[in-house]
Amino acid sequence: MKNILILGGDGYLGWPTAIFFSSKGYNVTVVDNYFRRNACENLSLRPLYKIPNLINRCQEWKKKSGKIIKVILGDLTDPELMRSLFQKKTITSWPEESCIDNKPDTIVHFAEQPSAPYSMTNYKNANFTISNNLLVTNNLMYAVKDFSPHSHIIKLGTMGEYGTPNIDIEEGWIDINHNGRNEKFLFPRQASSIYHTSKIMDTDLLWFGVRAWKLKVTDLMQGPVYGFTTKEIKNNEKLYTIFNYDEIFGTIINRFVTQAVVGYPLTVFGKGEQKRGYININDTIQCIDKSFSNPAKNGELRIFNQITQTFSVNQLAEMIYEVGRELNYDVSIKNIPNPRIENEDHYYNPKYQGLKDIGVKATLLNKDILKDFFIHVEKYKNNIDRDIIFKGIKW
Ligand code: USQ
Repeated sequence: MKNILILGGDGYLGWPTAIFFSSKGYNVTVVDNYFRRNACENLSLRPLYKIPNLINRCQEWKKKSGKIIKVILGDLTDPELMRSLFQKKTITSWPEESCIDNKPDTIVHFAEQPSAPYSMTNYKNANFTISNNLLVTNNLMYAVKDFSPHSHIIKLGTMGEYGTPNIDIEEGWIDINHNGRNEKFLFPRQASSIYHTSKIMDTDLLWFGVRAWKLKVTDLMQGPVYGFTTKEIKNNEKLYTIFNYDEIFGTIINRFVTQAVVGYPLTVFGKGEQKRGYININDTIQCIDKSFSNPAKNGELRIFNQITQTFSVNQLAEMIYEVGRELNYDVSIKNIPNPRIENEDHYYNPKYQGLKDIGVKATLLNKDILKDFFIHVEKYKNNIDRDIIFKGIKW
C-alpha cells in the first residue's frame, strides 16, 4: 500500500487530491497551516460558501468512504516539522497522536502562497510569498535527500514561470546551439509577479537537488484552474473545496461565472488579448494521478505543461457572456485599465503533449460545463459579496 503525503492538503486543489487518492485506497496524510483560510478571514475575502475545517472534512470523508486521512496542522517552513514526516517520530495528528512509521512514496507539494495579486499587495506579502514558498520547497528537498531519496516529489509549478515569450513554449526544456556546441537548458523563464517568480526559484532549487543528489521530481506547470467539484466531492457540501471569487484568490473563470450570476460586469483587464492555458479541476487530479503512476526517475527533473486549452481573456468573457445570456442572466463585459503589468496582446503557443502521452484525457470547456457552473453558483448567490470582486490591486 503506497503512502502519499499531501503538503497544502486544505487548499482548492490539495483537498480534492487528498480524497481522490484516499478513495483509491492509498494511505494519505495531509499537512496544512491554514494560510489561505486565515488570509481570507484577515482580508475579509469570504469564499462562496463556508468550508468545514480539515479535521471535520476528514471526519465526513471517513463517514462517507470508511477511509481515514491523517491530518497534521502545522507550518512546513519549520524544517523540524517537515523532517518529522519522514522519520520515526511521534507527532500530533488527527485522529490520534501518531508515529509516522512509513516513509511517503510520493509527496505532492501544494504548500505555497498561490496568489499573484497577494504577492503584489506590499513588500511584506512579497517577502512572505518568497520565504514561504522557497523554505517549504527547500525543507522538502532536504528531508527527501536525508531520509527518503527514492520518494517521488510532484510539485505544482505554474505556466506563469515562462511568461509570454515571442517563441513557442516547450515543456520545461530547450536545446540550445551556441557557437557550434549544444546543451539542453531549462526553458527561459520571465515571470510577471513576485508569486510567479518564487515558483521559478522553486524549480531552480529542485533542479539543483536533482543534479546534486539524484532526486526524482515531476514539476507540473499548471495554468489557471476552474471548476468546483470532482467525482469524490459530488454534491456533498461538507466535502466541498474552497471556492474564491475575489480578486486575490479567485481565478478568472471562477470569478467571471460568479460575476455573471450577480450581474457584475465581467472585468476584462486592459485589451483582454492576454492568453493563458486553462485546465479543469478534474483534469488537475488526473494529471497528478498519471504523474504518480508514471513517476520520474532518480536524477530526473521531468516537466509537464499542465493545461488543456488556451484562451484569451476576451474569448472567456464572450463564452461566459453567451451562456449567461442564454440562462437569462444580466451579463455585461467591461474593459478596465489593467492593474497588472503584463503583455495584453502577444504570441502564445505552449506545447502540452507530455501528460496526454501518459494517458490524461482532457475535459474541454464547453457550454454544458459552464451551464452546470452557473447552476452551482446560483445556489449560493446570496453569499456573493460584490465589494470583494474588484479592488484594483496594482503591480
Ligand atoms: N484577468 C482579467 N480579469 C480578471 C481576472 C484576471 O482580465 O478579473 C486576467 C489576468 O490579467 C491574467 C489572466 O486573466 O492575464 C489570468 O488571471 P488569473 O487571476 O486567473 O490567474 P493568475 O493570476 O495568473 O494566477 C492563477 C493562480 C496561480 C497559478 C496561475 C497559473 O492563482 O496559482 O499559478 O493561475 S498561470 O496564470 O498560468 O501562471
